[in-house]
Amino acid sequence: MADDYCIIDEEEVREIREALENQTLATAATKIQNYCEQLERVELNIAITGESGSGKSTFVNAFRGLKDDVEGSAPTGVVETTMEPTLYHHPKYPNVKVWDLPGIGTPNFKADEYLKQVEFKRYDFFIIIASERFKVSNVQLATEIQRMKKKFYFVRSKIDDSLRAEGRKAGFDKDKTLDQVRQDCIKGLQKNGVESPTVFLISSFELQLYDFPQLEETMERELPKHKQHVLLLSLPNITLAINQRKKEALQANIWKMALLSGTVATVPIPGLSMAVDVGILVKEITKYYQAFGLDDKSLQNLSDTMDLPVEELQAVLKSPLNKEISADVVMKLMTKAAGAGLMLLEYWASTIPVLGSMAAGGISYTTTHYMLKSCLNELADDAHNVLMRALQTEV
Ligand SMILES: Nc1nc2c(ncn2[C@@H]2O[C@H](COP(=O)(O)OP(=O)(O)OP(=O)(O)O)[C@@H](O)[C@H]2O)c(=O)[nH]1
Ligand SMILES: [Mg+2]
Repeated sequence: MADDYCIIDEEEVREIREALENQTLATAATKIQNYCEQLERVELNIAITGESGSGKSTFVNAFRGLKDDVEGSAPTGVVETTMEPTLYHHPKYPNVKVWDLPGIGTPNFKADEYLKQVEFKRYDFFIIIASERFKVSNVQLATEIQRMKKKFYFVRSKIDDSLRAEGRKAGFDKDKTLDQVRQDCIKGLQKNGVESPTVFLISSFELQLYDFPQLEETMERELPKHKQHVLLLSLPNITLAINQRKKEALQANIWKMALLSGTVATVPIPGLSMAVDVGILVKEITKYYQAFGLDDKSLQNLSDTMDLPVEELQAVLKSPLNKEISADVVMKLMTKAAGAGLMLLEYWASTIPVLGSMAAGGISYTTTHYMLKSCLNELADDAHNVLMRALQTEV
């Protein structure tokens, strides 16, 4: 089992070397700490706009992993005439702010006035939603957004409805229908002057299907680096690809935490001859748990949106971390893992001499790295199984 966890890739070693080059361990640790604090403060503001009734509020809810009729969700289905953008915080990441904007497309629509009114500067990007073909007001808005040096994405919503309607006809071909809808939207945009537009087909009732994964990847790719992480972690856990990318993003940070643990105040673990910052472990593992949506509230939301009893989702959880993530539980796991973790010390000492040269720091680094990696794997496996069950696949 130790073999699974002692593999460090070259990239990681390079990063550690770089962090330590020409500076002491303490300065490197301070840098890492600043980086973590900054990451926690990063805000993301996403604007959802489009014509009245196109499905803006429904998308806002789906994006936050909520069903339409639960507490805290955006009201849908009713004709609302609010002229103010309404803010919805992500339930787990309050810095991720989704804004439900007023509907566009009244006969005398003026894109520049609209954008001023909704305070366009606030948003990182816009998602323009249409439930039919894109009309001229959508294009006016997109052009104006571009002029203001902001990004936008076109979404064609209610794809489930379109497929259902076409499905009644003889000779129905799903892919063909999807392609027709896409071409229809693209034509509408081109006719109004958008060159080579991209349109993402979506059903907010089944976000995991159709083009949401592509939309999500495009948004992420086009964001500045420091915002990518925040968007990724806040995404609803609805595809295996999202779960996998979350895992990789969290894994890439492990060495930083391990380095911190070796330098900040450490507490000795009773009965073990090592000192590890258990606080860092608890905080990081809690982060994993949240990102994978394994807490009761997130599982409840998933069970609501997927129409499945929450007990069925809970039944596939294996990790003891799902019951409680506390210093006590982490210490217990660590005591169990200590043998394996300490075995790796020599390996680390030879790979990164500066860590090896300080016995306590080295042990702490190794143990923290080992613990985080194994807990991340465990929780990622649980998240994988929950999703497979939610998607009605046998685990
Ligand atoms: N089948 C299906 N219906 C949808 C979808 N998205 C929204 N709807 C339905 O479309 C109707 C309007 O959705 P809303 O989300 O309230 O639309 P809106 O754009 O917020 O509307 P206004 O706030 O009035 O501008 C509701 O009855 C939704 O249930 C979807 O992806 N598929
Ligand atoms: Mg609405």
